[in-house]
Amino acid sequence: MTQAIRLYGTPLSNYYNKVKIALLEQNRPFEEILVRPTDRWPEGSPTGKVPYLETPDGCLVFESQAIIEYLEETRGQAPSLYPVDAVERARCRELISYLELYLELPARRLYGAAFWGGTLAPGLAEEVTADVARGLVYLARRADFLPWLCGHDFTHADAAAWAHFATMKRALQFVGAASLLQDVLPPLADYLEKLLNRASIQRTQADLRVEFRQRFGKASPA
Ligand SMILES: N[C@@H](CCC(=O)N[C@@H](CS)C(=O)NCC(=O)O)C(=O)O
Repeated sequence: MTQAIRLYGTPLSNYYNKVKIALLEQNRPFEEILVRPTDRWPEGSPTGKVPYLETPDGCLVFESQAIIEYLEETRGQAPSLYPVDAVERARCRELISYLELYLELPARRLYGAAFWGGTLAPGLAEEVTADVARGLVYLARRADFLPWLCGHDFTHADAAAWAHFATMKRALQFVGAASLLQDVLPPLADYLEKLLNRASIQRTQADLRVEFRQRFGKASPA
C-alpha cells in the first residue's frame, strides 16, 4: 500500500503554509511532519529550507512552487487550483512571482529582528518598506480582486497570498508600518478578511497559532 503524501516543515513557515493550503483545498490526504530548517544535508533540503514533500512512492520534492506543480500534475480527480485558460494560468503564476520576489523576499529581511530576536540594522526598516510598497504597486497592476487575485475562483495565488501576507503583516507591525499594505493597496484589507472565511485558511491559521504558542510560550499576533 502506498503511503499518504508527507509535508515536511513547520506551521510557522509561510512557504509551508502555501503548500498546506493547496493540499487542503484539493482535499488531498497528507501527513504533516514537523521539521525545522537545518543545514545538515541530506537530512533536510538542499538549501536547508522548508517545506519539502515526500511523494507516496517515497521521493522528495523541494521548493514550494515545484511542490505546487507536482500536486497539480498528480491531482487525479482533485480540483485544479489554476485557472482553466492558459493565459490566466500564466497570470496566476506571474502573481505568485510578484508575491514572492517583490513582496515576501524584501520583507524577509526584517524577520530576523521581528521574529528571532535579532537586531534591526539602521535604515533597514525604511529600505524594506520602500521595496514592499513598490512590490504592492506591481501586484496592484495585475491582480483583479474579483474577489480573488486571479479572477472568480480561488487559485494558488490566493493560497500564497494569505501565507505570505500573514507573515509580512507581523514583520511590518514590528517596524511600525502595520498599515502599509492597505495604504498602498486598499482592496487588500477586505481581501484578507475574505480569505479567512475559507476552511483551509482557518485550519492553517489555527495550526500556526498552536505552534507559535508551543515555540514561544505566548499568543501569536496574527
Ligand atoms: N524558495 C523557497 C523558500 C522557502 C523558505 O524560505 N523557507 C523558510 C521558512 S518560511 C526557511 O526554511 N528558512 C530557513 C533558512 O533560510 O535557513 C520555497 O519556495 O520553498
